[in-house]
Amino acid sequence: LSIFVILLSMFQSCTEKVETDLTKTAFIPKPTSVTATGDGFNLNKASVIYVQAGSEGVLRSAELLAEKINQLTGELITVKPTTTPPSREIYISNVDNGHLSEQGYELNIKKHLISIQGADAAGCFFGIQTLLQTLPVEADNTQPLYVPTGIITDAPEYTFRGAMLDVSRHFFNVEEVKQYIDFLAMYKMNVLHLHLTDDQGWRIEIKSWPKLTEIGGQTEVGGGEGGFYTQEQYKELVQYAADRQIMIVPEIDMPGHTNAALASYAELNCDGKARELYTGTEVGFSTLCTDKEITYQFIDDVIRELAEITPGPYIHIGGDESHVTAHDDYVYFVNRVQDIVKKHGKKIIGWDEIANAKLIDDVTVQFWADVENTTMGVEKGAQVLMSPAARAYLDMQYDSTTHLGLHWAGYIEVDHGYDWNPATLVEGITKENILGIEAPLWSETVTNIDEVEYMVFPRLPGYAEIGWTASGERSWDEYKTRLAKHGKRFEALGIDYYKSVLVPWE
Ligand code: TNX
Repeated sequence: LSIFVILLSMFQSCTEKVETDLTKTAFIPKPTSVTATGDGFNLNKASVIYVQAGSEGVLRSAELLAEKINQLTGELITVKPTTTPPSREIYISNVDNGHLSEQGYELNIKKHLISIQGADAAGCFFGIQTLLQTLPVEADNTQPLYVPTGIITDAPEYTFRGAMLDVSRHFFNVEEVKQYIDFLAMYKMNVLHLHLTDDQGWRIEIKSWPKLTEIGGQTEVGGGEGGFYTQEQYKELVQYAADRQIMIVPEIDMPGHTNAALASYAELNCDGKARELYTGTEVGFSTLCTDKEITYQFIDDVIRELAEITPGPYIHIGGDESHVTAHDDYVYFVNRVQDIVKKHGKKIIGWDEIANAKLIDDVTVQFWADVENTTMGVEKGAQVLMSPAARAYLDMQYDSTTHLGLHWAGYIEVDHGYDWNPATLVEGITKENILGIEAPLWSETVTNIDEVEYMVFPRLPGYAEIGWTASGERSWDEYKTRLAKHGKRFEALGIDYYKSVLVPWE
């Protein structure tokens, strides 16, 4: 009998269930190449994360990796800068040896060494996100944890991969925005566009115009109490995002969508009378007074203060749905605002309507609905940010039974949101014209983070993949089987997601 027990235990240790095939991991976004070598790296409490000395950004990424491992296993793993590459443990470096393209990385998992080599700090962070997806959703320190060995080389198709959060229609506080940032980071998205102002609320402190937030920040759709970010809080968000290789693009929407400002300062109105605060969901009824000089002083102050606390290169000037601004006034206004933004050292993004203006160098037109505007923008030399409402709007309902959201641009089931190519969607707009993609979440109907989660998941990983993975490497039928494996991840993170019947959830 004892011989039998010994044989049995030998047999068990040979067949010990260690997932050693790296190609079986459901990576989202799908990497450029994954090769499995069939072994396992044992991750345990003695593991160390070494970081090539000298890069603050990479060190911060390594600390975040250690935090994630700690949350998963309960083990505290050491992070150490080093000047000599180690031969064991985990090593993260961003020495650019020229074979990796921007934001790319190579993740090489061997039996005793995991190395992540990034083209830059962003590449290192993205390599870490890939490594995290090889780990189980749940673990504890009673079972050994193995990372399947192999090599992944990877780089994004588009360098700009974003999502928008409308914090004006409903206000989301600093903690909620950080959660949104975490969602983007998991899927290697690298831009958070904050829609900071609209008819229903002004959400960013402007020290030279304090009533914007004292009055204009105090409500939201439905009449709730609203809120705003102090400049200190905004900087905290900028830093939190930067630690995760995400740039914040702040939007001041104008000349329309400005009722909150018009309610705060009477002098911004052509008739000199302050508007009432607005808590409904109509669009297109408000406008700044385009022929008053005070309007441009106001914008100069706002852009100057915002530019000072925004390290990223872009400021978004809105420009959509200015239905009560005369066409010529609109063009004159957008021309002047572009010069103001340029003077403060930032590049311009605006909704596709801004293509009606002159367009200075380096402008990006965000395509949301109007092909003619967008094409005109390209003819005027602009780049395009792809946010087609009928495909990429996170506030569109999944189907007619969805209890949140709108459907003016149609329903967007998970397959419909995934199955399109930014470079061929609009005739005449090709890869060369495209800066990247962005999925906006408007918040007329979305009031808290649980509701945000329901609209964003599971569509967000799809937009991340459209931005990251070459379209020839993508198909819905294959993608849905990977997405299916992420349901457990969403659950482990407490994410309230839409369980589409089109996805074979595991
Ligand atoms: C249109 S998209 C708008 C927003 C609304 C959104 C709702 C765009 C540039 N303007 O003001 O919130 O529809 O889906």
